[in-house]
Amino acid sequence: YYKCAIMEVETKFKVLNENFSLGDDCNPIESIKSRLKSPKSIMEKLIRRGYPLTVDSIEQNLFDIAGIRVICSFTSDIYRLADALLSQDDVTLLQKKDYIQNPKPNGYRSLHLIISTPIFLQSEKRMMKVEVQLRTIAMDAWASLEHKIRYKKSNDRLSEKDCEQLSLCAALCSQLDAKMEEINTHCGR
Ligand code: 0O2
Repeated sequence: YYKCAIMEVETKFKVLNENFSLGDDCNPIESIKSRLKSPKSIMEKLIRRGYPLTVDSIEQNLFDIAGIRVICSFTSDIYRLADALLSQDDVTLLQKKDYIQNPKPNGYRSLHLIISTPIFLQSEKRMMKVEVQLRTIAMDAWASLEHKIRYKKSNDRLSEKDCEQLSLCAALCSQLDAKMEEINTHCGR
């Protein structure tokens, strides 16, 4: 079911990408990455949050089993795409976390949406929850590398200095995004 939900939402973004590219507009999407949360990761999250280890509990309590990451060209594209997705009549917004307006203390930036959308099966319509993460190329580069660095250090916490440096890198990525947006606007897009 979750695989089907990923397919549905990916298609929505691909359609929007084509639609936005009509006229003088450029494609707002650089790439789309999708993932199904692994069984190990699902179990760990249920245990961490104290939820029952059942299929019902997974459906009710975990909203990120199906995950789609949309990498956009510019920050403004993130909000244009999110607005367009959320205006569709078969998409319901369940939760929104704007880590671009309110970055995490470590510097993490992205727009997170949890949506509910139907999948149509042989003899039933099923509402599915999907987590959508929208971010720019620079935000994605930072998040991928930060994840890699943190993962390597899993048994040994990052030093305060390393955290500060990572946060500084996130701020530099944000400045890069702002500058690119400015140049793009200036170039008449
Ligand atoms: P994966 O493999 O990407 O799914 P929780 O899910 O418990 O961590 P919450 O509040 O449910 O927390 O979700 P939140 O904070 O909205 O975002 C969780 C997901 O966002 C993470 O998923 C990451 O993909 C991404 N993310 C959030 N914070 C950071 C961060 O500081 N650095 C990086 N690199 N990614 C982040 P998972 O489940 O950790 O992993």
